[in-house]
Amino acid sequence: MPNSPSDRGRATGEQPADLAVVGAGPAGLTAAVTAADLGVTVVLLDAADRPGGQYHRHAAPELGARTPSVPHLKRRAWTRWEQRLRRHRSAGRIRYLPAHHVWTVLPEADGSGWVLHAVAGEEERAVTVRARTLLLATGAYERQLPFPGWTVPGVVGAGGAQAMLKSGLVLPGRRVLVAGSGPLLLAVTASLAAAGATVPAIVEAAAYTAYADRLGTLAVNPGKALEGARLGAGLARRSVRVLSRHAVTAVHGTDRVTGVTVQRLDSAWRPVPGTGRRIPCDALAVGHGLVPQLELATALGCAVRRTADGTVALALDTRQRTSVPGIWSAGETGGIGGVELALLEGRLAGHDVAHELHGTQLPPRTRVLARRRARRRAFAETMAAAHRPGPGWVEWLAPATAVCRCEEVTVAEVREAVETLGAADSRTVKLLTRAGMGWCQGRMCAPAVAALAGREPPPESRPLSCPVLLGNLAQLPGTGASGIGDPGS
Ligand SMILES: Cc1cc2nc3c(=O)[nH]c(=O)nc-3n(C[C@H](O)[C@@H](O)[C@H](O)COP(=O)(O)OP(=O)(O)OC[C@H]3O[C@@H](n4cnc5c(N)ncnc54)[C@H](O)[C@@H]3O)c2cc1C
Repeated sequence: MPNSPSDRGRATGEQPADLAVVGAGPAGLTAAVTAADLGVTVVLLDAADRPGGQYHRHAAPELGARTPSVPHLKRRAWTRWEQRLRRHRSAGRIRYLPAHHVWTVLPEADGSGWVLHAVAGEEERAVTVRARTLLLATGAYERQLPFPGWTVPGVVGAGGAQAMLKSGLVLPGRRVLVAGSGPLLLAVTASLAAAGATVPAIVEAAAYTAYADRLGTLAVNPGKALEGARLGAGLARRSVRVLSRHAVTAVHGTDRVTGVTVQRLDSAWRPVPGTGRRIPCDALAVGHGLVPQLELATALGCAVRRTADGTVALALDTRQRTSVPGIWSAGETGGIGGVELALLEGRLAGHDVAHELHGTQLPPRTRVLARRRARRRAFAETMAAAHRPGPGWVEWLAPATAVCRCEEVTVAEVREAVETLGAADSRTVKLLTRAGMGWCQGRMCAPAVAALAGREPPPESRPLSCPVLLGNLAQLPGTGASGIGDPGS
């Protein structure tokens, strides 16, 4: 008996959808709904239980929260998108598959579309979905640069602290220092403070004055300038100190954080000797920006570009198309730019897919959306340039600092691989030390390993986007186990 929408799809031999969207965050949901409005049949898959992605993350249902713990700027507008999703589901235009993690996508053997392989639910049931076109809206994850003491209990990711608050309604501590780099630190501090934590300081490694060099981009994005001013005023009201061009270079405490040492940085992010000062706290929320999540796209051959903060994003045209025909993308996958940009790009992509599949006219509105998108992308590049890690950050590391936490590889071991054994890139360091071979497959340590090898982080190349059971792998074409596609393809 079929017991889920995905099972039903397989059991009835349902036709391929016009469009498969991976990710029901702001970009993916708006793309799916916009396309469905224009007559496109959509299957929308997301690893999470509810739509919303990172920005509109919901509290766990058993907590019974009526309103989000972190105020959402776009809450009312978001509720309307969710209502539209419900209407399309009832009308059969969108098949929504929550708790479905897509681990790989393959082209149909006859070139007619795409086959998505997912694992569903806690039991990791194998599910296969087919569609004529594909839209990847898989968002981003946090960039972590290691520092002495970052493995002490009480040190959490800045976005992770936000996620704890949004989904678990818990704070990482009572007195939480926020550190790292990037605009997310301001949002996280505002949420922590509003939820009752004391934030003694925000420690930002970059200099905010970098924005002053790009006044033109700020002038055409007045909303962003206002948002920055609003967050800044909120922090001043709560007496949060802002230490720009500073970094946490040591964590105190063994079983739990009791405080941190903060040091001034020079323009290359090198710690300035003699400037260390100790700040007591019982938790540290730290993050150095976000990294687009691209495994599915790069495995399919989509072209990438290097963004101004050194991360790798998808190369997209003005209609959200990747370099591979039949694949679109929207949101953080095209470069980190925030929720409003993700919403805009989702709509643009939805319109373009309908245009491509059904010849639907692109309404004049899409030109307005495209202009706004261009302005916001320019602002995103300004932010990325301002917060790009300086090369000197590696000087705040100690030999015993863990670089790869999964495989417990230290700075000394990576340096030995580079300086003594001659490794000149991350791949060779990985082969010599196992850095990046653990559970997270290098998502956490790749930027640090690359920097220690004197390189830019390489584009993501992971054949699977999450760990999968061997039984599920055996269903791929060529293994002869499932009858999916041509076993010889
Ligand atoms: C930890 C974290 C916290 C953040 N917190 C904030 C915040 O508080 N405020 C703010 O302004 N911005 C925040 N951001 C930035 C955030 O990325 C927003 O800009 C916005 O949510 C981007 O929308 P998106 O649709 O591009 O991606 P996301 O919102 O990240 O949505 C991506 C969706 O894709 C799904 N997905 C990914 N891979 C797969 C897969 N293989 N199979 C199935 N589903 C998949 C995910 O479950 C997710 O629902 C945060 C980012 C991170 C990483």
